[in-house]
Amino acid sequence: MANKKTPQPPKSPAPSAKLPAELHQTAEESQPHLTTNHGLPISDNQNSLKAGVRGPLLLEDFILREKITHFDHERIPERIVHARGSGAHGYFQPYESAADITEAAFLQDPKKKTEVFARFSTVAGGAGSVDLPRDVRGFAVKFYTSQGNFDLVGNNIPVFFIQDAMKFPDVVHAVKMEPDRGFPQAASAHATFWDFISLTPESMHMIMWAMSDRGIPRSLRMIEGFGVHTFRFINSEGISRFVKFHWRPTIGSAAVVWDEAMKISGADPDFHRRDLWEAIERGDFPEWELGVQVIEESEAADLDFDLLDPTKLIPEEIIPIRMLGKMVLNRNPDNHFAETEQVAFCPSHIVPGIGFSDDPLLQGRLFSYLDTQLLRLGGPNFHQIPINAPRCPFANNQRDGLRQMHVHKGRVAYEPSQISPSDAPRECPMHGFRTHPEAVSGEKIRKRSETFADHYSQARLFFRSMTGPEQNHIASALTFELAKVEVIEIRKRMLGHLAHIDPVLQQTVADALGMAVEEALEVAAAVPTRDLEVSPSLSLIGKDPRTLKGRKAGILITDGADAETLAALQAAFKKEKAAVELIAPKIGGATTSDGALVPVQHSLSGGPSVFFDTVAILAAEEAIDDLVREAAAVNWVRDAFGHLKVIGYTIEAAPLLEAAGVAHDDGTVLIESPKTLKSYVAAARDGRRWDREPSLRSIG
Ligand code: HDD
Repeated sequence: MANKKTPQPPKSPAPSAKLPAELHQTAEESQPHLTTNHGLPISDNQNSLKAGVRGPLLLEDFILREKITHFDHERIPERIVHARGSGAHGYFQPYESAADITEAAFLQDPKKKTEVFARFSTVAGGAGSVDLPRDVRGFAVKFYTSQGNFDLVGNNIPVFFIQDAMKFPDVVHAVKMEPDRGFPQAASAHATFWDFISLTPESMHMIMWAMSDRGIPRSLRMIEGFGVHTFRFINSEGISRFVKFHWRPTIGSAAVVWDEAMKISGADPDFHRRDLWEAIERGDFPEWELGVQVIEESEAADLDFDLLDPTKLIPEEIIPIRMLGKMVLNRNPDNHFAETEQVAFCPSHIVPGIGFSDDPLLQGRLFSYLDTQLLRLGGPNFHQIPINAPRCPFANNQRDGLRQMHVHKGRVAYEPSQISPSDAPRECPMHGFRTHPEAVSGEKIRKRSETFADHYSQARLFFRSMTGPEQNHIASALTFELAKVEVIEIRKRMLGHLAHIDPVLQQTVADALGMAVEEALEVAAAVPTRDLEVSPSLSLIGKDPRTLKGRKAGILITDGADAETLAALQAAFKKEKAAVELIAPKIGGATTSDGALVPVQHSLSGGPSVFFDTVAILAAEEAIDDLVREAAAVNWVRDAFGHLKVIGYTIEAAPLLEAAGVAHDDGTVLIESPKTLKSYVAAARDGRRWDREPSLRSIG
């Protein structure tokens, strides 16, 4: 019992939904004048302290030293993977109670919104690398639930390169820039990556995904997300089921084409980050549904692969996704470093009602993320950084340590204790997190389970589930990447793997590389490839929602362009919930037929057509000759056509299409009346003209 006479150690400071004021204090809020970090008003922020106006600097200048020291320390170690990321705040709201399958508090009440922070990332490149290399995208979400933070740290691809965490440093070292030369940055198209991959058959399924259109998404707002591993849901009766997590963007998924990706990387290295930021700023909030595939423990053995193997998926056609609720991202970060950089995700951040499986990759991750945050964020108190702090009260007897922000009071930092107050925090057998009891037995052993041995059947399943254009893109991507691998043996070994996945794919890639299939190195398959039922839900083109919602139209206008047509087009796109940007030869704008000076977002060279999902050209007769002479204008149209976009144009703009070598098809629409304007918008809604592709591009 607490002794009333002794000074009472107060309950551990329990930061609540509102973080302590001092954590949020900013210079602007607290002080009209500049001060040092210790509050000393600064009289001159332009000049250092010198011995005479032309003399040397004085060591005494503590103000200069504080400012420069802080600057010198502005960077923290970047993430070893997923260094380049873009984040946003929002909320998650369930559609209905999921109490039948989980007791997770944030999945019980359809009226209750749970705050979230999401961070999307590329994997291989550094923090300052481009947004559109061919790469996997990280999809990490922190749910600030009433029972603590739940981190769902997934990717936009439902399987992984490796089956055991032991191999993670190897696959990452192989893909990152080569250690002697420091390049290539943010690219898998180099020898070390394919060296490792060609010797790692378990990566073949993931390789098919990474080489597919999934590796070059149109927008972060359009990526699907996956928890990858098998997790558990546990309900209040203690019944455990296996689950696979899925995120589905409500505006559908789309990708860019590879030539476009390469050009975007130059024209706007921040393409995805900007797109996410701007969409949120204009109120076009990205949304994803969160769902789970639920597998009864008793049914796990009936699946034709091992649920613990992270290189396998369960086709939706076999186990449909039960949608649980929706995430809406509605607020950009206030500060990229404080939030997007310092956010610390850990798969071990779990809540009651959710549990782990014995997937050996997941088990390794449970260690790795905490370890990395300790280094990255400088010690064990990173949970006190505002973006990481739970929004529910938290209290324990952990104390001190580097970067301790809390002033813990009282004598007692342990339990049990007689002198701590009776209401001091205690363990909670009723509502606390309990690990689902699972019988475990076996020899201590370093060995891969034989049930993990089939490395090709699902790679084949994925390839065969793609539409024709998607299959061609995979062949092209493999060819592009392998062409960058100067070690011929590696190309040959990859051809050996492709033989197990699909002989036609093998032949296509061999042809495109200028090799014969006979040159393929024979790769032994531990288990022969099986023909699994194709899964149409894996194809992006196959489930293209044919919408302009969340897409962006670019309208190129010249002086004298018809004002009415421009207004009608803008209105039509608005109705489709598409964003519109205007481009003119000069950034000063264009004077349309009604004499109005219309402001534009881009000049021709600064706003290439790769930025847009569909383009229209509204030119005046007197301006067209100049445009036809302008390489940026000709390339603008040539690229739009080459990237399979629907192009609308007025008759005066026709010479520009001709100069760009446009071969007219039903994706090039002449706008001459309100009716044809409507036809153009309808064609644009249908998306890219995939049928145009074979005439424009060969594989490779
Ligand atoms: Fe990882 C970051 C996703 C396997 C070790 N990982 C990281 C991020 C994502 C993933 C989205 C970035 C989070 C953020 O935005 O801050 N990682 C995955 C997925 C995997 C996976 C879906 C397999 C299914 N990762 C994996 C393994 C290990 C790691 C097997 C180590 C054993 N991952 C890390 C890390 C990172 C990381 C080194 C770097 C920065 C960080 O954690 O916070 O610890």
